[in-house]
Amino acid sequence: MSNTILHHSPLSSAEGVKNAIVQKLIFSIGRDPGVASQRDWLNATLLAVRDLVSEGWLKTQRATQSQNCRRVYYLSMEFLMGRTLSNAMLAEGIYDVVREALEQLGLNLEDVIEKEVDPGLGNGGLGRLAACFLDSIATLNYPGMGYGIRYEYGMFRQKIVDGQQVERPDAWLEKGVPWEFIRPTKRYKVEFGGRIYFEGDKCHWVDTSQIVALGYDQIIPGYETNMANSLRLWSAHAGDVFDLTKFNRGDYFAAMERQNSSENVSRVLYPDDSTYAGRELRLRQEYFLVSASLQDILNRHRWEHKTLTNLADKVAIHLNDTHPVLAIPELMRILIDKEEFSWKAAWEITCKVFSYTNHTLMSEALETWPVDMMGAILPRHLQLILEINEHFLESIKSYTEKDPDLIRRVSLIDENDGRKVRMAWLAVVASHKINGVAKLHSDLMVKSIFADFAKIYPERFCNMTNGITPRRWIGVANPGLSTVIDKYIGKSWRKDLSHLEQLKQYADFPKFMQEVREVKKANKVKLANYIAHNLNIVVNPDALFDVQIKRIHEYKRQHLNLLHIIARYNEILRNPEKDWTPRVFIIAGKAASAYYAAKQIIRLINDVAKVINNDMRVHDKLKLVFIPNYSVSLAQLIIPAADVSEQISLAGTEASGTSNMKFALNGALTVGTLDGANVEILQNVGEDNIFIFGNTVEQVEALRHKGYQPSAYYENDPQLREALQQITSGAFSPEEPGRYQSFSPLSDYYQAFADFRSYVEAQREIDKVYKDQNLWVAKAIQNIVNMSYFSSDRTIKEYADQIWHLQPVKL
Ligand code: 26W
Repeated sequence: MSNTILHHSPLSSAEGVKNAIVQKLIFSIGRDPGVASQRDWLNATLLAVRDLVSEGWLKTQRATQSQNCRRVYYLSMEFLMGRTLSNAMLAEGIYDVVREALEQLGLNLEDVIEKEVDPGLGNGGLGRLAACFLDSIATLNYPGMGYGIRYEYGMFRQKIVDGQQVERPDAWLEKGVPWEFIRPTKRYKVEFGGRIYFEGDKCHWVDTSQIVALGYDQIIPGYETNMANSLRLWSAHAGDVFDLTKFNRGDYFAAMERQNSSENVSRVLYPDDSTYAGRELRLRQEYFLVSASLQDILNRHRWEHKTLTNLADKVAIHLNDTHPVLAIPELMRILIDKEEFSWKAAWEITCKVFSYTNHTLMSEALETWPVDMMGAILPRHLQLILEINEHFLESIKSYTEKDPDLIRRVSLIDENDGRKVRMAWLAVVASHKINGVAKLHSDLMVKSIFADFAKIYPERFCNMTNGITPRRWIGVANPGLSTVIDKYIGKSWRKDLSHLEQLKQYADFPKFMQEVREVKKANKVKLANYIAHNLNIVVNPDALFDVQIKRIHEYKRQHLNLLHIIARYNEILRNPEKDWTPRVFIIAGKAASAYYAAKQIIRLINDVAKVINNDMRVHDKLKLVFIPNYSVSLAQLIIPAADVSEQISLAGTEASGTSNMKFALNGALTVGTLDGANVEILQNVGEDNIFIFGNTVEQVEALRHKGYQPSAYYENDPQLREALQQITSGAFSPEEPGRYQSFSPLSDYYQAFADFRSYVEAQREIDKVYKDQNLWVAKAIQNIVNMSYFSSDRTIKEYADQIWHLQPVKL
């Protein structure tokens, strides 16, 4: 019985699919087909498709176990999975048959797909990268699993009210999540607080408060393989702390109190990327993820192998940034305190198991926890970290004798301003591999933040340039382009993106060029319709669509984009007869709730948009649209419609970027600095097919070194000065002229003024090239056919070979 597989494959005919969906609707959702809403039908369809995927899932689990495979566990505080239905249908090859079945039921598949919630369980690039990686791990048949938190409230919904960002809670669970399986048996106790005492060598952690972590699984189907992996998300529960006695006395609030405080741990995603707040609840969340995941990993390992001594042979645990780094002392604690390993044996295993990715060099994003806070919440972990530190400092004695200040620099405890635990340092000391996410970033990493460690452990540092999954970022997002590519080279590029290179022979084929152009146009019409319906702004799909979509941050320099837009507006007014290339500027992105400057940038974008979009003198030449509530599904709509991709961060600040890859793969031309993965995109697409501008990392550093003088730039540049003056004098905020009085980031820490002139020149070049539509589409095609390096399949193969040492499961 144990090896039974229920062959559930009625989904090969439209009739079979229709029956399966109706069955789900009636028996699982409990709705009468006569009154079911689109959402009910969506849920029924999801359940039917899930059944199909579940078969592969079971097979994968069995094969992985019977082949005694080494597995990777990807620990991440964020996963931005996007909607599941269309991705799963494409993976299973049942898109068309489901469409037909729904048609027979009087439903339109595209409408139904749009009804699915897009869970916002992440902030930005780091969370989406985790999702692309899970897709590639499954598609390449690697045995692996993601672990994260099932936040009750994801990334806030962004509304724009009077031009300003307003945050609304994202109660995504309320609509039901048919794709997930609750796992009532995957329950683990997670402890906090209390105190420790020693009995000889043995440490006891007592008087803790406890909550329960409950697992929810999502299936991650691989593309056209029988493989399916899992993403397990933990939800915090009070366990049996609900106080019935108090409740019965009528003391409802007291009865609920402990329950609420326990469940708060998975209540909400911290909506802040790149600045670290040091909040206690965040520390609890991080430990909650780590504790539940490690118990689960070790349980599985014990069940399969009956011992933990071979853990490092069978288990690789990857730390997505420092957020799950507490896994290091947690594994040490379990091995030493519960499994009675010696310190040395436990440390040896730990160092073999963990690897760590760094995603940012910005010092304000590096996590450091106050020693006192960690001591109060995780006393044993703090004690172990101090011990690791002692061993580490002892091990580098030969260096510190020559360079006594090294101790202060590399100590896991920052003593500079109140004692703090440096989580990135801990990750480096305990991981056998540490990687950056683009070549430039990895180079800078070992020259800047990890310079000292790179001398101590040179063999640990490496580069794994990010990638994106072609399944979602062309297959799901751009069906029009997929069809064109299929027509010329077949469908195999979805599994091996290097096949795109076969398209090169058609690159100057007039028919192919025409088809690529038509697809872009159709995607632009679709986006224009969205903008018209949702924002009441009419944009011309024949205009050039210029897009910047990403978190709003000073280093990403949305304000540089805006300065050019204002300068352009002024030029058009001065020079209306000139043959301007009509442009629609599209910007989207969320600002961290407490990040004042970023919110001001959003407000200014909307203020400028209001002036420009209402000025009939420019109406056919210039539009500016801020699309609210950026998300994975909005990215899927916007990216395929872009002509120009704005990647304009200050050189040396954007670790990699991944939207830059999505745009180029969908035939947009990049205007960008030599930052992050832009450098490698340039190398792949060639300098004729990208618009590079601005200072290099070296020039940025030299400027900073000699004392950067922003005033020198605007004094010498009338266009820049004019735009800045308009902003600060209230030309875009006549109802409150002082609104941006102190705006001009006059300190200009991110050197936007220094790059302004060269940016404007790049933009002029873009105008010129776009006028020659044949030339433009030729360059767009050169982008598409040369992007195969940026498939996350390539990235994952590198991780699997060089860091995790995995073999594919044989199915
Ligand atoms: C502690 C608060 C916090 C939360 C999230 C600090 C930092 C983060 C992330 C590191 C922010 C992030 O998403 N980084 C982005 O990671 C992408 C994937 O590697 C890169 O492509 C982006 O360049 C990087 O900004």
